[in-house]
Amino acid sequence: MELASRIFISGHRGLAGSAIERRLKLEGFRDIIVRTRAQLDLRDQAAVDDFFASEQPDYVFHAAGVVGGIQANRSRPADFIADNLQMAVNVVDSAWRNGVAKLLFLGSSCIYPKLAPQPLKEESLLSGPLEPTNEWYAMAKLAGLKMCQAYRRQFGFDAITLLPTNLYGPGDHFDLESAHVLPALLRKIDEAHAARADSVVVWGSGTPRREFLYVEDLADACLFAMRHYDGEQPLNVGWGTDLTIGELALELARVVGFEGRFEFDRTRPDGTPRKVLDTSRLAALGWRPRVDLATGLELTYDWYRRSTAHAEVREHVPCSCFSPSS
Ligand code: GFB
Repeated sequence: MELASRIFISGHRGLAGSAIERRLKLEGFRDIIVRTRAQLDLRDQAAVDDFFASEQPDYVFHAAGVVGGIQANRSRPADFIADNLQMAVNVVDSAWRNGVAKLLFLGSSCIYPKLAPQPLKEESLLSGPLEPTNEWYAMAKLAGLKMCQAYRRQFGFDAITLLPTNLYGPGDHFDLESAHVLPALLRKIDEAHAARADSVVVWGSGTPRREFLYVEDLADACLFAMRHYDGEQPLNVGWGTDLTIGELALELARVVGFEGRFEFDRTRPDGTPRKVLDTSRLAALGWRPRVDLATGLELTYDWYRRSTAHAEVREHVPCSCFSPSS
């Protein structure tokens, strides 16, 4: 990937896509192509074909998707499977047919079977039933992964797949019904602290375990894989350790300074009991994450307070852990 390369990031306004764009700009890439959903509906194959034919990108980071937490997945199964499937098929197919040199497809750790052995290894994929709360999204992402493998086998298209764990950080979404757990709890705890409330409701039992990766680490992994990985097999991208939802709530309370208590709403689903990733394959290539959870939470809360307090503050200065030469 040369600095003069033309690079298309789908989903550049999302958590992962915006971090990839920030990182590319930090490294001096200037020919970055982005489109909002209104400008280019990735579910419309003709529009996607026209876009690739006219823009001719050299590299593609496919970070667009209909995404959300456990409640969003449960309440919108048709959107999660149909939209993500259409986007994957259209982008991978049009990219290949219009001469894209390499495409990176972003999957998710939620595509693993609900009860696969932990930590999750890439070879466990498709070895058992999926987690019901997000099987729709998972099926679409599994199909996208298979698209990349099929186009590599039949046409020699250099399409790779990364499977990130739960992501968090600047650019996240904080709608309490559709957000992922970390931003939702961060907002609830911040608002409880500001209102001097004495408790915060946590969904479920608080016992499921989750792994979290700071989104700038994901962006770092995406550029690393685009530069150094050309294999058919997907690669897990994670931090390597996990914690319970209850422990996460306590960590967030520490960062915010909230001293109240937590109430667990068991009418809400727990979802998969655990999904920590085995990251040894990517580590064997030489990649390591750098931002631990304590640091990542501080950086995220700092961004959150500035962005909610001053809506125009959307820019985020990447963590000093990352330098253009990395
Ligand atoms: O991030 P999350 O919504 O989805 O986390 P998944 C859900 C876990 O956090 C469940 C608990 O155990 C919830 O009971 N939780 C506690 C909460 N309080 C809250 C809250 O206020 N909001 C939310 N959302 N959860 C997602 C997939 O699974 O993983 C996505 O649904 C994606 O498609 C993502 O793949 C990476 O971690 O269960």
